[in-house]
Amino acid sequence: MIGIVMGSLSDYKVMMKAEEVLCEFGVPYEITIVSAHRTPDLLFSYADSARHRGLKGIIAGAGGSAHLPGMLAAKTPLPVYAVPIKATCLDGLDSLLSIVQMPYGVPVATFAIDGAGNAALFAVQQLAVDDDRLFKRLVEFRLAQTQKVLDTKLVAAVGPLQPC
Ligand code: RP5
Repeated sequence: MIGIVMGSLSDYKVMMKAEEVLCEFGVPYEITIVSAHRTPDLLFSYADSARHRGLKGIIAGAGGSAHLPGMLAAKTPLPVYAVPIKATCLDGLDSLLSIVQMPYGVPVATFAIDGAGNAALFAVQQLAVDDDRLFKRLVEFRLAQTQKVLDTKLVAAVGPLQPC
């Protein structure tokens, strides 16, 4: 249902969070290495066949001169959720700026540097628009994270707070 692609195996340490989120929500996915620069023909065939293979969106992570998400979006109107990856001396800012400034007509939803988890959550949210089961699981996920914050015992971690 969702394709996860990344420019290199070295991106997997970041992109595995997207895999984890899709697993948690029971969303079927495929995961593939596709490089805009090293395997441009594979990028084209991947994007051309994506819809026929049943994909409803593509989460694309890339570092450096990160053309993968934009080129996928150029080749298919499926939603592309981009994850800029911290992979070079420029700490991911290079990837972010490469990805985020898409020209009008070819949008890419760009997430935080190394933000694969939120990219996957957003993909799940879009699938949930037409899926009551997924929507319910998202509501439960939000409630659980709220409860986790409320249950955090700050006193145990830093000692009792002093009145001002
Ligand atoms: C990009 O270049 C990849 O997405 C990766 O983040 C970066 C470095 O790739 P490797 O040299 O580690 O294969 O294309």
